[in-house]
Amino acid sequence: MPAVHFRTCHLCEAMCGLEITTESGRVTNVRGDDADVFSRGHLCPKGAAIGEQYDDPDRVRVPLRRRPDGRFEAISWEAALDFAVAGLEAARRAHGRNGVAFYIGNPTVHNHSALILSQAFARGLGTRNLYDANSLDANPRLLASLLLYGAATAVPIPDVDHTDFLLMLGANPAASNGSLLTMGDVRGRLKGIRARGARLVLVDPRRTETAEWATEHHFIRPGGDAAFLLGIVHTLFQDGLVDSQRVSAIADGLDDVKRAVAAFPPERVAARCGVDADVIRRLARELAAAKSAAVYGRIGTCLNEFGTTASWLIDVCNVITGNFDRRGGVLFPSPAADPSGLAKKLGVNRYARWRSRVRGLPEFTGALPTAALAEEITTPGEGQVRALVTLAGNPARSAPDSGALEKALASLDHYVAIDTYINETTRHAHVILPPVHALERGHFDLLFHGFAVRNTVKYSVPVFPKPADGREEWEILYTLGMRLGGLRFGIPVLDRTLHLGWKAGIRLDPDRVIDHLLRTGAHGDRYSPLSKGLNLAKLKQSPHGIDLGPLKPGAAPRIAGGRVALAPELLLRDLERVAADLEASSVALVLIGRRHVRSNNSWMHNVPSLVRGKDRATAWVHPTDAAAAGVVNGQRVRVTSSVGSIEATAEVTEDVMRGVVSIPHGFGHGVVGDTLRVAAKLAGPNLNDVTDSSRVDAISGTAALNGTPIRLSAAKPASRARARPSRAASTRVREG
Ligand SMILES: Nc1nc2c(c(=O)[nH]1)N[C@H]1C(S)=C(S)[C@@H](COP(=O)(O)OP(=O)(O)OC[C@H]3O[C@@H](n4cnc5c(=O)[nH]c(N)nc54)[C@H](O)[C@@H]3O)O[C@H]1N2
Ligand SMILES: Nc1nc2c(c(=O)[nH]1)N[C@H]1C(S)=C(S)[C@@H](COP(=O)(O)OP(=O)(O)OC[C@H]3O[C@@H](n4cnc5c(=O)[nH]c(N)nc54)[C@H](O)[C@@H]3O)O[C@H]1N2
Ligand code: SF4
Ligand SMILES: [Mo]
Repeated sequence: MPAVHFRTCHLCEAMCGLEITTESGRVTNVRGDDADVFSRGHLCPKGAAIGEQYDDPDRVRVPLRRRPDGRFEAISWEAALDFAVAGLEAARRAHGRNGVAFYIGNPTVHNHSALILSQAFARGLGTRNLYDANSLDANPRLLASLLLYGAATAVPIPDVDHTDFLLMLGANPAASNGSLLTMGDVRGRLKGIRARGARLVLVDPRRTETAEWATEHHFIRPGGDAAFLLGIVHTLFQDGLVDSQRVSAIADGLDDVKRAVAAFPPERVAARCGVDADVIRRLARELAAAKSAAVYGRIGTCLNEFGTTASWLIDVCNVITGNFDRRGGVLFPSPAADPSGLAKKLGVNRYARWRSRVRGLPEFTGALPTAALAEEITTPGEGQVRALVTLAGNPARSAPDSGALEKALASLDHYVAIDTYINETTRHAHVILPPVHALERGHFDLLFHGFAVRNTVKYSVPVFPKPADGREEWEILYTLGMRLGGLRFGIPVLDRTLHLGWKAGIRLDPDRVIDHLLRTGAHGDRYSPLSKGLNLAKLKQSPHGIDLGPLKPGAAPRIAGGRVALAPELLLRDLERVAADLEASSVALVLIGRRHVRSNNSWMHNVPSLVRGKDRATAWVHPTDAAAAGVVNGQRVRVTSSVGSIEATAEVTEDVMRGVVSIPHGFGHGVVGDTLRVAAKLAGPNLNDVTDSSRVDAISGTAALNGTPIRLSAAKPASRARARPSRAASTRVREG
């Protein structure tokens, strides 16, 4: 008998409601759930392939131990956990607490129980060598939020549904489905902007899929966003478009900002960012004139050498044009289960309490920059990392100079991977502890409700029962953590309860944490049986979710002290670095990444229906650069940086800015022929073989994964290549 389940997709930030039909333990059909309060029936090809991913014969389902010959053999959970713990204990005895590192990968943010327990596990380990994917991603944004609003999790969200003018920098929601901008029904919402006569101005070194929904697109030189935004802010002051009385009512430091940007007129920054001074000036004026407006940036503004400063300047634009905490401008969501209190107690709102041993990069949110992981493993001395735990991460493909990192991984004394695949990273593990599939556990978006354009709340119960000997991430982390000396939230009463509970055989189910956050949250029942308010049991009665209405001004109590610190000293000083970069001689050719709607970082290339069709890991090259390098469309090219070199097929196109080459990250699967059989056939270039771990945003330590200086050359003669440039039409998104 077929059964229908409603479930929120855990694969990206868009929180699509799926209608999943199952029969005899398999997914037989997936559709967008039309009744979902948030996504209104939208889904993308990844959500549609969720059953195929569930069935993947290469997915690891039992614990594995690596034999001396490099092959893995199945072992029991007891043996695997004993072995994992013994090795970690030995490393800690020999090298101290910092000798054990922990890396938390991206899928953790889509898994509430893994997320909560990973933080307690990390604090229990007591290591300074905590790493996560945020330092390859959003940390510049989160650090700007900490400095301006006192909370790393306080990210202002553009009011996409109501804005009159959205200035979007370095984001491609048509492919990514939105990031730190949980949109649900991305297409409907972005198309809606133009449909209601509002404007979407896109600034990106590529003419992306999102550009098709934009009213206007401008190329920008990679890493030029801070310069571009300085030109905008300069113009706003210069033209008298800032209502200082109004701004001073909510923010401190306006005069400091005004003084600091005086040195950056559009003419001075234009060459660095590659946007004409006239355009910068016009956009500034339009931003100020719009009835409501929002500036938003994402991977493009974060993954460069000035990511934190660019993220700050985005917020400066929103605040000084009067669009902060305002309908149609940027607003803070009011999630029904707000994790920000817990995050604060965990020390997430902290910066530079310690620095990485070798290079001195700053800690942020309790973690060190992943760009420093390889050297922390390979550089001898006190505090050297000799053992590692990874949770849902593939840093051998996601981190800069991943070749060096992979060598470092192979040199570890003990490596425990909590992962569902034997991939480029986990093949170096001594033991792999595989959690159950996401469809076999409950799902709650603890983070993304808090970054969403509308307040809703959804909980999904498991689609399939947990396999007999299956364990969820939280159970694995719980056992490892307790056996290594205890989980620690840093909340004394909770930590004591965990400890006593463990002894008595009682576990704190992370759903209890969700229930507590719901009950004590803005819409909660406050533990009163008479209340109509929310709790987890009630939420489970609404499989399509509960709508809590549009974002509203006044959710700003999330800001410490209620006022915006508009001019953090650290960032004012960073403008010297931006200024020096303006004068620096420009590099002829730089490399950036890109995403495609059928991919998900490095780990969904083993799903046949998602990788079918032509090669997507091509190198986009502008015709002028192609001619200069003597390469033609369809030809194999070599991209060489100071770190390494890779090959890809050239796609000569005017959709990429002159001076910029684009290759997607997350490929390079040729080395896992036995264990990722579909992906290995695809192979592809590993972009991070050429990115440079020494290029970081100096403030946050986040890897500058875009803007790598490169040389381009022909890999082999151009015999079979086509000579005519094409618009890279096949990369267009056609969803649903
Ligand atoms: N299909 C799919 N969806 C995904 C993912 C995926 O891999 N595939 N990954 C998920 C994850 S982990 C994340 S973090 C999000 C990311 O979400 P987005 O940031 O929306 O996605 P990207 O496609 O990386 O878009 C970044 C854009 O920045 C541009 N860019 C590069 N350098 C610069 C620069 O210096 N300045 C400016 N202004 N632009 C620049 C790139 O050309 C690119 O179009 O997507 C998530 N969703
Ligand atoms: N050059 C370049 N590099 C980039 C980026 C870029 O734009 N350009 N983007 C960066 C960004 S934004 C991010 S977020 C990082 C991502 O970096 P990572 O998180 O390190 O890498 P992923 O490719 O997301 O790998 C996810 C891992 O989780 C495993 N996995 C999948 N599902 C589950 C699950 O349910 N449970 C467990 N335990 N494991 C699971 C997969 O097998 C895989 O090993 O990459 C970064 N790297
Ligand atoms: S956009 Fe695709 S991957 Fe993202 S939540 Fe929706 S269906 Fe899942
Ligand atoms: Mo990410």
